[in-house]
Amino acid sequence: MMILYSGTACPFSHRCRIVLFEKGMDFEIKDVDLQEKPEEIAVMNPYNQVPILVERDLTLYESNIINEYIDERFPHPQLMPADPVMRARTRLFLFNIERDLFSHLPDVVNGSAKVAEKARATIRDNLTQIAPIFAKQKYMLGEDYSMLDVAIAPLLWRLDYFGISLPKQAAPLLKYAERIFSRPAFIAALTPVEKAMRK
Ligand SMILES: N[C@@H](CCC(=O)N[C@@H](CS)C(=O)NCC(=O)O)C(=O)O
Repeated sequence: MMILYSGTACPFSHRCRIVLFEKGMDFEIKDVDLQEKPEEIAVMNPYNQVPILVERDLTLYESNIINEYIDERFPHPQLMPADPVMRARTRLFLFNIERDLFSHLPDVVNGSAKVAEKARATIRDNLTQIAPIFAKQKYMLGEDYSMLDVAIAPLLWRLDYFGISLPKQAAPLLKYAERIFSRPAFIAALTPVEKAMRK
């Protein structure tokens, strides 16, 4: 059985919980207290971070790497596209999501007021830029929910919590976010701490 070591407020762990619940197989989630991290975390992950996935003798870390493995082990519903060109494009977009959005989160959380404000503005501008896509299509890749929607969802869920407000022209993105938030697997994957992040 797969075991996920997960932070209850961690957006990266959130991604992996979403995929586990989408697949509907047996798994165990172990909540890790990041204030008092057990020593075993550093043993399993040299970067001393969650999420970590353990299955028999396989130990994985990095949310997107974990998610691709779960998707290949349990192919239904398939979250990575089957076509090699679309898979490659999806991996590139996953990289863009890390680089343009998630890499700024540490500054939002731990930066000085000035640094945090700059990081919020960068995330806001990058989200506003992709917003028009969702006036034309349901999900990031078109009509089908995919790994890209999973990857961005934890940030969309935390926008208010992180103090990121979007301009009017980003309305299609907020509608898209509500579409993701209404999925049963998304709801099931939320921890009590995450539920409290949005009113
Ligand atoms: N790139 C990693 C980021 C993981 C990450 O930043 N995890 C944070 C919690 S959200 C963590 O474990 N930080 C260690 C700590 O707080 O001590 C991923 O995608 O899994």
